[in-house]
Amino acid sequence: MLKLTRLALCFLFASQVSAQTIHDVTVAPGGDDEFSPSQITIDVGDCVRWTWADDGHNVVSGVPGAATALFSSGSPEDEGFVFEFCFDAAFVAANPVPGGVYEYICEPHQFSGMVGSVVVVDTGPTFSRGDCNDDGGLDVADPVVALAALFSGGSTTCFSACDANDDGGFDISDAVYLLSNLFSAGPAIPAPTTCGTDPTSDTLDCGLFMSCP
Ligand SMILES: [Cu+2]
Repeated sequence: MLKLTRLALCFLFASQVSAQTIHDVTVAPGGDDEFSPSQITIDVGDCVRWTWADDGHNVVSGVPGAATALFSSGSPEDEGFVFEFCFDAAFVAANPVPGGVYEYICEPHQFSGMVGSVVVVDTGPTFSRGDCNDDGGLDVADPVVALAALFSGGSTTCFSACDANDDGGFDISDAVYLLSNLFSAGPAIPAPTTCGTDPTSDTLDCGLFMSCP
């Protein structure tokens, strides 16, 4: 029995890590002209599933008076209708909005406050800053690999890890920062130093970092 429980927990954990999550929003709960919850925060790749609890509503991207065509459930639908939309990386990249806030309305009730928003956040991959060669540790090989990637045709699969000083760019200052940290008691490497997501937003990519789960 204990074994079975453990097995079930393993599956649960595995599915939480890998599968896209579906977030539920109720359309007009109790017949009220509102979405519940009216604002949700999701990860890139997650989906939102709107379920109608009453008749005569729809879900259309945009703000009152200015519907857009990013996503739409179509004409107003009745109780029991379900509309699902996934905010995958391709969609988010093609349709950037300030703060990742995708606002939407119910067209029949947009001017009486039936509005909602989906906040899409990119938690990004996990990596260890400074471990530019992705070997699971911080040593002289890291600035060497950084310099090779910068100046002699080397490569890296995780620019975020090579951005040792976390200034949002990968350049020679990172190699210098690493050398200074390793050999002359320079400043500490900013987080994450042991497998975490980047707490500061930048445009650097981390396509692959094998040393973290
Ligand atoms: Cu409505």
